[in-house]
Amino acid sequence: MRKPDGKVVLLGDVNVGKTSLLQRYMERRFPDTVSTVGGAFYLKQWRSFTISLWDTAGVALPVRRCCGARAAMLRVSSVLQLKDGREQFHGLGSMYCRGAAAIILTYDVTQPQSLLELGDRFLGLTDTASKDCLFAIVGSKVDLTQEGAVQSQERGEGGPGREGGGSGSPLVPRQVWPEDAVALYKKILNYKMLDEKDVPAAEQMCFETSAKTGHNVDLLFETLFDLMVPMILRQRAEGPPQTVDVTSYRPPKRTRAGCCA
Ligand SMILES: Nc1nc2c(ncn2[C@@H]2O[C@H](COP(=O)(O)OP(=O)(O)OP(=O)(O)O)[C@@H](O)[C@H]2O)c(=O)[nH]1
Ligand SMILES: [Mg+2]
Repeated sequence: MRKPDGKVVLLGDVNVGKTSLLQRYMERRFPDTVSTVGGAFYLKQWRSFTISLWDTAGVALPVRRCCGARAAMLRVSSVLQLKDGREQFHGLGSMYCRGAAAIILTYDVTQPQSLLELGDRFLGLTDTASKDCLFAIVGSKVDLTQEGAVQSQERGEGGPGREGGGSGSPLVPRQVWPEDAVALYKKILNYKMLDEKDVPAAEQMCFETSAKTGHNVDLLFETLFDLMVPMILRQRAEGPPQTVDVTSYRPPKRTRAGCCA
Protein backbone atom coordinates (compact mmCIF):
# COMPACT_ATOMS: atom_id res chain seq x y z
CA MET A 1 0.00 0.00 0.00
CA ARG A 2 1.26 3.50 -0.80
CA LYS A 3 2.15 5.68 2.14
CA PRO A 4 -0.08 8.78 2.34
CA ASP A 5 1.52 11.67 0.46
CA GLY A 6 1.14 14.08 3.37
CA LYS A 7 0.17 14.11 7.00
CA VAL A 8 -1.85 16.70 8.91
CA VAL A 9 -2.06 16.52 12.71
CA LEU A 10 -4.53 18.28 15.01
CA LEU A 11 -3.15 19.24 18.41
CA GLY A 12 -4.73 21.17 21.25
CA ASP A 13 -6.04 21.03 24.77
CA VAL A 14 -8.78 18.68 25.87
CA ASN A 15 -12.30 19.66 24.77
CA VAL A 16 -11.27 22.41 22.31
CA GLY A 17 -13.08 20.61 19.47
CA LYS A 18 -10.39 18.77 17.44
CA THR A 19 -12.52 15.68 16.83
CA SER A 20 -15.54 17.81 15.98
CA LEU A 21 -13.56 19.81 13.40
CA LEU A 22 -12.39 16.64 11.69
CA GLN A 23 -15.85 15.11 11.73
CA ARG A 24 -17.38 18.27 10.33
CA TYR A 25 -14.88 18.27 7.48
CA MET A 26 -14.84 14.55 6.70
CA GLU A 27 -18.39 13.53 7.53
CA ARG A 28 -20.19 16.88 7.04
CA ARG A 29 -21.89 16.62 10.43
CA PHE A 30 -21.59 17.66 14.05
CA PRO A 31 -22.26 14.57 16.13
CA ASP A 32 -21.73 14.13 19.87
CA THR A 33 -18.12 13.26 20.62
CA VAL A 34 -16.35 11.42 23.39
CA SER A 35 -12.91 12.48 24.58
CA THR A 36 -10.27 10.99 22.28
CA VAL A 37 -7.86 8.40 23.65
CA GLY A 38 -4.52 8.16 21.86
CA GLY A 39 -5.12 9.09 18.22
CA ALA A 40 -7.15 8.22 15.16
CA PHE A 41 -6.91 9.16 11.52
CA TYR A 42 -8.90 9.72 8.37
CA LEU A 43 -7.61 9.46 4.81
CA LYS A 44 -8.61 12.27 2.48
CA GLN A 45 -8.19 12.19 -1.28
CA TRP A 46 -7.19 15.66 -2.43
CA ARG A 47 -6.72 15.86 -6.19
CA SER A 48 -4.23 13.06 -6.93
CA PHE A 49 -2.85 13.02 -3.37
CA THR A 50 -3.77 10.97 -0.32
CA ILE A 51 -3.56 12.92 2.91
CA SER A 52 -3.83 11.46 6.39
CA LEU A 53 -5.60 13.62 8.96
CA TRP A 54 -4.67 12.74 12.53
CA ASP A 55 -6.83 13.46 15.55
CA THR A 56 -5.07 13.35 18.93
CA ALA A 57 -6.07 13.39 22.58
CA GLY A 58 -5.88 16.76 24.34
CA VAL A 59 -4.64 15.09 27.48
CA ALA A 60 -4.23 11.54 28.68
CA LEU A 61 -5.97 10.10 31.68
CA PRO A 62 -3.85 9.84 34.83
CA VAL A 63 -1.75 6.68 34.94
CA ARG A 64 -3.62 5.18 37.84
CA ARG A 65 -6.82 5.26 35.79
CA CYS A 66 -5.19 3.63 32.77
CA CYS A 67 -5.82 0.07 31.86
CA GLY A 68 -5.68 -2.18 28.80
CA ALA A 69 -4.83 -0.31 25.62
CA ARG A 70 -4.03 2.87 27.54
CA ALA A 71 -1.55 1.03 29.71
CA ALA A 72 0.08 -0.36 26.56
CA MET A 73 0.42 3.16 25.18
CA LEU A 74 1.95 4.23 28.43
CA ARG A 75 4.76 1.74 27.97
CA VAL A 76 5.81 3.31 24.67
CA SER A 77 5.61 6.89 25.84
CA SER A 78 7.52 9.01 28.24
CA VAL A 79 5.16 10.38 30.84
CA LEU A 80 5.55 13.97 31.77
CA GLN A 81 4.35 14.97 35.18
CA LEU A 82 2.57 18.31 34.93
CA LYS A 83 2.38 20.77 37.81
CA ASP A 84 -1.36 20.31 38.28
CA GLY A 85 -0.99 16.57 38.74
CA ARG A 86 -2.16 15.55 35.27
CA GLU A 87 0.11 13.35 33.27
CA GLN A 88 0.63 13.70 29.60
CA PHE A 89 1.69 11.19 27.02
CA HIS A 90 4.42 13.49 25.83
CA GLY A 91 6.07 10.81 23.70
CA LEU A 92 2.81 9.95 21.95
CA GLY A 93 2.10 13.55 20.98
CA SER A 94 5.46 13.92 19.31
CA MET A 95 5.10 10.48 17.76
CA TYR A 96 1.90 11.57 16.02
CA CYS A 97 3.67 14.68 14.71
CA ARG A 98 6.55 12.72 13.18
CA GLY A 99 6.95 13.73 9.54
CA ALA A 100 3.84 15.94 9.59
CA ALA A 101 3.53 18.35 6.67
CA ALA A 102 1.01 20.50 8.54
CA ILE A 103 -0.05 20.90 12.15
CA ILE A 104 -3.35 22.45 13.21
CA LEU A 105 -2.94 24.00 16.65
CA THR A 106 -6.47 24.30 17.98
CA TYR A 107 -7.80 26.51 20.78
CA ASP A 108 -11.29 27.46 21.95
CA VAL A 109 -12.11 31.16 21.39
CA THR A 110 -13.96 31.23 24.71
CA GLN A 111 -11.06 29.71 26.71
CA PRO A 112 -7.89 31.85 26.78
CA GLN A 113 -5.98 29.15 28.65
CA SER A 114 -6.41 26.84 25.64
CA LEU A 115 -4.39 29.29 23.51
CA LEU A 116 -1.67 29.60 26.14
CA GLU A 117 -1.39 25.81 26.35
CA LEU A 118 -0.54 25.67 22.63
CA GLY A 119 2.61 27.70 23.15
CA ASP A 120 3.51 26.17 26.51
CA ARG A 121 2.66 22.51 26.14
CA PHE A 122 2.04 21.58 22.50
CA LEU A 123 4.64 23.50 20.52
CA GLY A 124 7.47 21.28 21.79
CA LEU A 125 5.64 18.20 20.48
CA THR A 126 6.05 19.50 16.92
CA ASP A 127 9.85 19.09 16.91
CA THR A 128 9.45 15.77 15.08
CA ALA A 129 7.41 17.30 12.22
CA SER A 130 8.80 17.77 8.71
CA LYS A 131 11.30 20.64 8.44
CA ASP A 132 8.92 22.47 6.07
CA CYS A 133 5.91 21.86 8.29
CA LEU A 134 3.09 24.39 7.97
CA PHE A 135 1.31 25.67 11.07
CA ALA A 136 -2.30 26.77 11.28
CA ILE A 137 -3.66 28.38 14.45
CA VAL A 138 -7.32 27.57 14.72
CA GLY A 139 -9.86 29.10 17.07
CA SER A 140 -12.87 26.82 17.50
CA LYS A 141 -16.49 27.30 18.68
CA VAL A 142 -16.82 30.78 17.23
CA ASP A 143 -20.60 30.14 16.99
CA LEU A 144 -20.71 30.59 20.78
CA THR A 145 -19.78 34.27 20.45
CA GLN A 146 -22.18 37.03 19.45
CA GLU A 147 -20.25 38.01 16.32
CA GLY A 148 -19.74 34.39 15.26
CA ALA A 149 -23.46 33.71 15.54
CA VAL A 150 -24.29 36.80 13.47
CA GLN A 151 -21.67 35.92 10.81
CA SER A 152 -23.06 32.39 10.47
CA GLN A 153 -26.61 33.70 10.21
CA GLU A 154 -25.59 36.14 7.48
CA ARG A 155 -23.84 33.43 5.49
CA GLY A 156 -26.66 30.94 6.02
CA GLU A 157 -24.32 28.46 7.67
CA GLY A 158 -25.76 25.74 9.83
CA GLY A 159 -29.19 26.39 8.33
CA PRO A 160 -32.13 24.00 8.28
CA GLY A 161 -31.34 20.54 6.97
CA ARG A 162 -27.86 20.49 8.46
CA GLU A 163 -27.26 18.72 11.69
CA GLY A 164 -26.51 21.20 14.46
CA GLY A 165 -28.16 24.04 12.51
CA GLY A 166 -27.69 27.42 14.22
CA SER A 167 -25.89 27.70 17.52
CA GLY A 168 -28.79 27.11 19.89
CA SER A 169 -26.37 27.54 22.85
CA PRO A 170 -26.29 30.66 25.05
CA LEU A 171 -23.82 33.18 23.64
CA VAL A 172 -20.70 33.94 25.67
CA PRO A 173 -18.20 36.77 25.36
CA ARG A 174 -15.21 36.06 23.19
CA GLN A 175 -12.03 35.63 25.27
CA VAL A 176 -9.40 35.30 22.54
CA TRP A 177 -8.89 37.79 19.72
CA PRO A 178 -7.42 37.20 16.25
CA GLU A 179 -4.36 39.27 17.27
CA ASP A 180 -3.63 36.73 20.03
CA ALA A 181 -3.54 33.94 17.46
CA VAL A 182 -1.27 35.99 15.19
CA ALA A 183 1.06 36.54 18.17
CA LEU A 184 1.24 32.78 18.71
CA TYR A 185 2.00 32.24 15.03
CA LYS A 186 4.92 34.65 15.34
CA LYS A 187 6.09 32.87 18.48
CA ILE A 188 6.13 29.62 16.49
CA LEU A 189 8.24 31.20 13.73
CA ASN A 190 10.63 32.39 16.40
CA TYR A 191 10.76 28.94 18.01
CA LYS A 192 11.40 27.29 14.64
CA MET A 193 13.87 30.03 13.66
CA LEU A 194 11.90 30.75 10.49
CA ASP A 195 11.82 34.02 8.64
CA GLU A 196 8.37 35.56 8.08
CA LYS A 197 9.14 36.07 4.39
CA ASP A 198 9.76 32.32 3.85
CA VAL A 199 6.43 31.11 5.24
CA PRO A 200 2.74 31.86 4.61
CA ALA A 201 1.56 35.09 6.28
CA ALA A 202 0.05 34.87 9.76
CA GLU A 203 -3.27 36.26 8.49
CA GLN A 204 -3.49 33.37 6.00
CA MET A 205 -2.76 30.75 8.67
CA CYS A 206 -4.97 31.92 11.56
CA PHE A 207 -8.61 30.82 11.34
CA GLU A 208 -11.71 31.11 13.45
CA THR A 209 -14.01 28.17 12.92
CA SER A 210 -17.14 26.45 14.10
CA ALA A 211 -17.55 22.71 13.77
CA LYS A 212 -21.15 23.26 14.73
CA THR A 213 -22.11 25.55 11.84
CA GLY A 214 -19.24 24.57 9.51
CA HIS A 215 -17.89 28.15 9.47
CA ASN A 216 -14.41 28.25 7.83
CA VAL A 217 -13.89 24.49 8.24
CA ASP A 218 -13.50 23.69 4.52
CA LEU A 219 -11.42 26.82 4.07
CA LEU A 220 -9.02 25.70 6.80
CA PHE A 221 -8.36 22.22 5.43
CA GLU A 222 -8.31 23.21 1.79
CA THR A 223 -5.93 26.12 2.37
CA LEU A 224 -3.55 23.68 4.06
CA PHE A 225 -3.88 21.05 1.33
CA ASP A 226 -3.16 23.62 -1.38
CA LEU A 227 -0.08 24.81 0.48
CA MET A 228 1.07 21.21 1.02
CA VAL A 229 1.04 20.30 -2.68
CA PRO A 230 4.38 21.92 -3.64
CA MET A 231 5.95 20.33 -0.56
CA ILE A 232 4.60 16.89 -1.48
CA LEU A 233 5.87 17.26 -5.05
CA ARG A 234 9.28 18.34 -3.82
CA GLN A 235 9.48 15.41 -1.39
CA ARG A 236 8.45 13.03 -4.17
CA ALA A 237 11.20 14.37 -6.41
CA GLU A 238 13.87 14.23 -3.69
CA GLY A 239 12.86 11.37 -1.46
CA PRO A 240 13.06 7.59 -1.58
CA PRO A 241 10.24 5.69 -3.32
CA GLN A 242 7.05 5.52 -1.27
CA THR A 243 6.53 1.83 -2.04
CA VAL A 244 8.79 -1.20 -1.68
CA ASP A 245 9.81 -2.59 -5.09
CA VAL A 246 9.88 -6.35 -4.44
CA THR A 247 10.97 -7.17 -8.03
CA SER A 248 14.33 -5.46 -7.56
CA TYR A 249 15.12 -7.49 -4.41
CA ARG A 250 18.19 -9.75 -4.72
CA PRO A 251 18.88 -12.18 -1.87
CA PRO A 252 22.31 -11.58 -0.28
CA LYS A 253 25.15 -13.93 -1.36
CA ARG A 254 26.03 -16.55 1.21
CA THR A 255 29.64 -17.05 2.26
CA ARG A 256 31.16 -20.40 3.18
CA ALA A 257 30.71 -19.69 6.84
CA GLY A 258 27.03 -19.22 6.16
CA CYS A 259 27.02 -15.48 6.84
CA CYS A 260 25.71 -12.86 4.46
CA ALA A 261 28.37 -11.06 2.42
N1 LIG B 1 -20.79 25.19 20.20
C1 LIG B 1 -19.79 24.44 19.76
N2 LIG B 1 -19.40 23.35 20.45
C2 LIG B 1 -18.37 22.62 19.95
C3 LIG B 1 -17.71 22.96 18.75
N3 LIG B 1 -16.74 22.06 18.53
C4 LIG B 1 -16.81 21.18 19.54
N4 LIG B 1 -17.79 21.51 20.41
C5 LIG B 1 -18.17 20.78 21.63
O1 LIG B 1 -17.03 20.76 22.49
C6 LIG B 1 -16.93 19.50 23.15
C7 LIG B 1 -15.58 18.87 22.88
O2 LIG B 1 -15.45 18.60 21.49
P1 LIG B 1 -14.40 17.51 20.94
O3 LIG B 1 -14.41 17.64 19.48
O4 LIG B 1 -14.68 16.17 21.51
O5 LIG B 1 -13.06 18.08 21.58
P2 LIG B 1 -11.59 17.46 21.48
O6 LIG B 1 -10.65 18.59 21.31
O7 LIG B 1 -11.56 16.40 20.43
O8 LIG B 1 -11.38 16.84 22.93
P3 LIG B 1 -10.35 15.65 23.36
O9 LIG B 1 -10.52 14.52 22.42
O10 LIG B 1 -10.78 15.29 24.76
O11 LIG B 1 -8.97 16.21 23.36
C8 LIG B 1 -18.09 18.65 22.64
O12 LIG B 1 -19.16 18.78 23.55
C9 LIG B 1 -18.47 19.31 21.33
O13 LIG B 1 -19.82 19.15 20.96
C10 LIG B 1 -18.16 24.12 18.03
O14 LIG B 1 -17.66 24.51 16.98
N5 LIG B 1 -19.20 24.81 18.60
MG1 LIG C 1 -11.13 14.43 20.51
